[in-house]
Amino acid sequence: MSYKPEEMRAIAEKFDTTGRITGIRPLGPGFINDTFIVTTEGEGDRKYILQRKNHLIFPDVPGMMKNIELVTGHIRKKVIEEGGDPLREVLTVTLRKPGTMTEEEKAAPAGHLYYRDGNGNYWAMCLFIEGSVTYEKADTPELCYKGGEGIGKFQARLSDFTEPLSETIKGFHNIRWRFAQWDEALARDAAGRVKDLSEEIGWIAARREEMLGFWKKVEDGTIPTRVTHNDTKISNILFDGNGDVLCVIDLDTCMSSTSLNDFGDAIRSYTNTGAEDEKDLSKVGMSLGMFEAYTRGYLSQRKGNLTKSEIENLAFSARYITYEQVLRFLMDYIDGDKYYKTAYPGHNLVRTRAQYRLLQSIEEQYDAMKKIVYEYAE
Ligand code: GN1
Ligand code: MG
Repeated sequence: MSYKPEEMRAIAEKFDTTGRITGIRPLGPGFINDTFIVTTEGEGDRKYILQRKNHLIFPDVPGMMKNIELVTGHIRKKVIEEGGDPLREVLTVTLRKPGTMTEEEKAAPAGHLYYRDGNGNYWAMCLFIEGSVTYEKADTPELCYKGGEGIGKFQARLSDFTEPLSETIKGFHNIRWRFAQWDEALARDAAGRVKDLSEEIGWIAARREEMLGFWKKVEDGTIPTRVTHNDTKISNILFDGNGDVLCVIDLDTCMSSTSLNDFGDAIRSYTNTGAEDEKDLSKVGMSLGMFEAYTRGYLSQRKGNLTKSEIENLAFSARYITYEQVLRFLMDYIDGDKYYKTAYPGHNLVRTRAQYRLLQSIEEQYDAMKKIVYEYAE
């Protein structure tokens, strides 16, 4: 659904920005939310990020916004204690402008953190961090190292966070739950595509028990539960002009789970020599050099604070999350492309095949990956 400029302005004005709003324009290629940058004039000429949160995917936007408030509040305290800049080293949520809130909004859970428009869409705002840079791809080992360090620091600052967090997407990286969805999707065959996918479905079936084996260790507590980001691709990190990490963004999926998922998802996205939706599979594979760099950066912040079982399973988490992504893209293709935004027919199948090629490459290099983990975990 598109909004007219005056409607967008009215939405942005529900938030407590400093200065007069002078412009609103779309930003970035997110698969899930719609993101805009809002410029203002006056007091500091600040910029803001305005997002329409996809409530079909995040059914509990108030719960999600509350999680973000709690997590950023905790990190902010740490940044201040460390003498850092709390406006640059953590996301700052922009609250509702008090005068624009109805009594009902004031009484709603986390009502100060979002605006729900007349179409039922949810909007939230945060401060844009001036001079920040994002990367769509980690092209150099240095960048991989920095990204690993950034996620490691994010986890370290949250290691003493104890408040309960809402589960914003049920079973997000829980493969047992994903299999329940998967079995239903296959049985439903909503788009009539299952008959042409026996090879791809076989990829999923062949690894099912192994993946459940990993998740069982999370369920029985062998692998501990921590605060996790759950979408650690490089474009979710803001860097400064010198290539140092400022902060981690896109906190929509922050929840309690195994922090191994954050490592695995980063490896899936950072180390791929091709695009997530590469058609030429000869370009796709895991770069062991990039893996080494990310792991070194990550463990520089986390070694000594991870349990033995986390270290033992760190390399496997890359297989786990990449496998899950193959399953999710293929499941969406089977469902008739309902979840991920697609740019052309068959896009989800292209993504499935490219991620599967990556998974094979990770499997082939698994022994070397484990060796690298142990080298930097000591
Ligand atoms: C989605 O929208 P974006 O790019 O932040 C997805 C991730 C996937 C990713 C694949 C909430 O993230 O889990 O790994 O696409 N986010 C959600 O590129 O499903
Ligand atoms: Mg995301």
